[in-house]
Amino acid sequence: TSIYKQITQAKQQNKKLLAILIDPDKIKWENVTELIGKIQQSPATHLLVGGSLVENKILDDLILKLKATLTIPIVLFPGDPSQISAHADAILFLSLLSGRNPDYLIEYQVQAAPILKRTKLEVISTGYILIESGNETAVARVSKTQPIDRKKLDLVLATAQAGEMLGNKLLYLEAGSGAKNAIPLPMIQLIANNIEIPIIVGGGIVTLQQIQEAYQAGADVVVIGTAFENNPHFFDEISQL
Ligand code: 1GP
Repeated sequence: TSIYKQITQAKQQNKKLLAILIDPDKIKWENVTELIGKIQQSPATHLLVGGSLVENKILDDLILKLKATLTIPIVLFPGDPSQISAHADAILFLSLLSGRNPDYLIEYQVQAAPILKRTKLEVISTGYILIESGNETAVARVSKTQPIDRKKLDLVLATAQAGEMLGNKLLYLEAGSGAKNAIPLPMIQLIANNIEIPIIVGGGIVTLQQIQEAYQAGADVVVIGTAFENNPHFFDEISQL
């Protein structure tokens, strides 16, 4: 079964999913084996690989190395079309719906399409909504877009619904990596109550309690990047989850 099907089935059964995000630019090759061990010990159900700007040319090698050991799906989370590796299992085919930069709405997708056609990657159309988080994050800087005001719940909902109507299969509510404030829980709740497609929530989630709260609010997948990057023991107290 496809990765997307697994996600929708988990949603139907109210099973929550957890993704670790690794940014190839922040990885030191000599630490990869140790990192893989930590991911294996973690409760992660998916591994996201990508970043706003990846200059490191290790993507293919990194994914091959991850695949050699890990059994969880490896899903690309690209900042631009240079971050495509045929060795991954799937790709979040993102459209930055909160922004008004045509490059991130359609231009990069046009560039990526013929590349993706030559791979066996599962392409998962994902509406990507960036929410203002109290600090400038790399996504806003690199995409040159304005995040949506965290108080404008109606606008976020309309954006999410437009994404669903356009055929997006997933919706990603993003506060940005290293966000000061994570996605507000009432926002997750509102979106979850008003759209059918699974919701990914990430950015600035640094405690196990925040993970649980995001799930309770209606997140289907929670993404952890920085917290795990800074502390490989982050998931050790997982019995609390
Ligand atoms: C960023 O949502 C992810 O795209 C994860 O963010 O690094 O803050 O966990 P953090």
